[in-house]
Amino acid sequence: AAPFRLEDYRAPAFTIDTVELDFQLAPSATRVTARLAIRPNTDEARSGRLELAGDEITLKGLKLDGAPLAQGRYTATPSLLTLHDAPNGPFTLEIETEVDPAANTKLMGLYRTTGTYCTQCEAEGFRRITYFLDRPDVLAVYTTRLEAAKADAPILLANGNPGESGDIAGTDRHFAIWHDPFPKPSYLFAMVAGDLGVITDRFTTQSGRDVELRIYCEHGKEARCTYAMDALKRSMKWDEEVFGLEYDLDIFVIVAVSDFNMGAMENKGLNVFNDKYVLADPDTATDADYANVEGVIAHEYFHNWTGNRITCRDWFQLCLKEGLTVFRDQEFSSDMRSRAVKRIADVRTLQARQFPEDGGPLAHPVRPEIYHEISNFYTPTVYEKGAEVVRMLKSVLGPDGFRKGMDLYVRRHDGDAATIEDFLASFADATGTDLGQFKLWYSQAGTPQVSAHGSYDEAARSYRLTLTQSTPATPGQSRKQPMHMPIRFGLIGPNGEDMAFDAVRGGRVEGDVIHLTEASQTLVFEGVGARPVPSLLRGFSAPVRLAIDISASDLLFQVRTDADPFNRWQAAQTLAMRNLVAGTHEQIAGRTPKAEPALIDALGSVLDNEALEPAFRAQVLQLPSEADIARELGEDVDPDAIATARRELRLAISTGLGDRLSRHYEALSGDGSFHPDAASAGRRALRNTLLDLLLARRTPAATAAALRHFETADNMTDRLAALSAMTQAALPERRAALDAFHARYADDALVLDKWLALEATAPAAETLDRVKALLKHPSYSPNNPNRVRALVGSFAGANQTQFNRKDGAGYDFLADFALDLDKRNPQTTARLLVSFRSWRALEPVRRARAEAALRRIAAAENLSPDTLDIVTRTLA
Ligand code: DPP
Ligand code: ZN
Repeated sequence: AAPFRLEDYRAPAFTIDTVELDFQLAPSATRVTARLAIRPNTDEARSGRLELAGDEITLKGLKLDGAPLAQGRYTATPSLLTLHDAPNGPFTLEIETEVDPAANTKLMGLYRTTGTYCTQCEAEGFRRITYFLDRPDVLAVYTTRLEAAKADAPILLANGNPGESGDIAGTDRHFAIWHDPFPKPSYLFAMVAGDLGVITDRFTTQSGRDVELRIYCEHGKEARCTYAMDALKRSMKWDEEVFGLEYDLDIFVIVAVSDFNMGAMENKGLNVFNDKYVLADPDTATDADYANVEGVIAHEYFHNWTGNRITCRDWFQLCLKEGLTVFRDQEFSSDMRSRAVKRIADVRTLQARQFPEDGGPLAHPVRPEIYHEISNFYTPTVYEKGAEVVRMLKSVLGPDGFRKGMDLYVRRHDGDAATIEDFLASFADATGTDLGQFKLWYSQAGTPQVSAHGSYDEAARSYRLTLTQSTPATPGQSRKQPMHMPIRFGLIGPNGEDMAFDAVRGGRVEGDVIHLTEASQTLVFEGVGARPVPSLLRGFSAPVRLAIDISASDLLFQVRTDADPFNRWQAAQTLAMRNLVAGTHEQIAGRTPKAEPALIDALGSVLDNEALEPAFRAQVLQLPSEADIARELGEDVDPDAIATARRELRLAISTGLGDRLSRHYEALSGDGSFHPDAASAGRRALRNTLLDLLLARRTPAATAAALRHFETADNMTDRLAALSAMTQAALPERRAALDAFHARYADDALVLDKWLALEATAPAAETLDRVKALLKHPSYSPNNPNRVRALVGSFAGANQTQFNRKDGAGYDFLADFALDLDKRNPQTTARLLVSFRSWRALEPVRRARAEAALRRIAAAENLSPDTLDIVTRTLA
């Protein structure tokens, strides 16, 4: 099929003002009647032809202005309804369709999840319910009537505010009507019907309006929803305080379901969540789960303004809502927790997920200009890099300018389907800033490389800093222009404090921000009292790869002194990465790598520094991952050599830090009561990191400590950390512990996902066979996306040595698995195949085997558009 291109955008020839939906719910044959008030879009030239999109639906009836439409005036297929001569003025179209929710394994449109009816319409799922102008620039007011058997579905929910409801006399059925007064695109439609448990609460908005809050879940899991409810109320308050944005309906509903392709969905007034991002209690959720619940609840809530009240004109603008909303949820979590630690975690995610995308065959701009299948563009680039671009905008404009721009954006575009141009114009106009060059961040793909070279002139008391930028070629973009990068910085003096300077020549510096705008710029700082250690890209102020020729001793100094906690962490990571890269090369050459003493000194100084928060110290003590090292190497990647080098370095660090590890470990042993707050979580993180490092020695004492840690844990974070450390160390003792864990949580699918993921990530030769066996285990379920991601997603995405087995068996397994799953759930299949994105960087033997597996998938018949698109681009 032909691709969609941004440049081909045209406003719709018709638009829809109101939608009245009636659902007669039945598991295998649900009748949907849609009454649409349609009118020609006066701005647009058009023929009389109206085309409404469908997808696997059956037309059962069609009326125009109340009268059945004659055969010949329309054509209907499962994917398209065409009216050949639509009226010239406003008219009503009544469409009756039939859908089969029980057979819907794609989990798009209307489907069943553990006996509950639910919908997912973003991006193009509404057309699986009724024929429609299923595009985000058609905004309508929806009224939804649901009718179902009372016993099957006592709860009936849809967008907006609740209206009339009641029993249908003489039947076992009942109905409910919901009305959403805010015009919205079809992708924000939702309904849910089923037998569910609920918790309720209330929130009073800043203007004094009372809002009812409800979270629905499976019966028996209500107590696990309380943290999500707390996070929701904090989100509502935060958005008022920080952005002045208030909730706008009488009720806000969240429903947790167990079969869901994405994390969650921001349907107006009725957010539907993957239950993994709602349910949390100390016995079943880790600290990371709590943080994710908080972040995702906030994210979906924040969409109410950035996404719903202001939506996207077309799907090319996806980052308009996603990048901005990720930025907002990251800021929220930073305010709720430790800003420094949150930043490090977010940058780690960006580098682990987005950088490989940007550096491989799937690279695309934050605002793509072409796509075949929009589902494949819900990517780390659109989301995470999109958030970085918004963060840079704030650095460029300053906090006040940023807020002025946001206010203007909301004022101007409330009720609109907007574009990136609209967004940037609001900031440019509110602050009088030219954002022309900045806009390149939305159109140029690839991670820019910045190199820095500094020299100090003692006699002149001046420091010259040359910054050079370039962006590598990416698919469809061979030449790139220099971008506007805010580089936060400090010049660290001999006493560890930032030095002042009198003046700067050669570029614009505002406060602690260097505005790098040229391909190469030399800045001269005058009046610098001593040779500085440059601290550049503080807080990771731009999503770039920074290369700086700085000595190990300067990095060690930075770890000890940098005023920016992010760069203290970065300096330790840089030292570690240099060691790991050198170690990998030594390994390949058959020599024994050695650990750099400066690295052990750096880690030891952070470990012992009680003035630093434990969560931060834990982050510093965690080495770059095997995938990080592979990315740094960039070519001829041998995952076995990387794993060995990393294991050896961990052993050297563990030995080098000696009994300081166990001393700190013992000192952190808990007081027995669990709190999910950030400070308590930080202490657990440090203690668990220390256990993991201790275990690198694989001594009987360390193994005994790990077993004790596992057996005495009073919360999931500690229990799982011990299990994970034993698994990663491939200790034989892990087998019995994994079995005990499974037995303890045999009825809890979400917890067993953690177990599946551990089984799949063990760096052991038998893991692939174990994964294959687990596909037949009763705790696994072949159609549930969470189970699939836990087992197969973890194997392919997080087990570097076993997925990348030299014999190619890991690749063959993923190919076979994908070809089978593609028949049932294309979206989840395509997502799994992203694990092949860096295949060209592998050493030749593995590269050939990965390519063969990819070509075998590509050659299969009847591939879904999702999978065909990913495989084609990956091979291109
Ligand atoms: N539900 C997904 C998200 O919130 C897509 N909108 O990011
Ligand atoms: Zn989102």
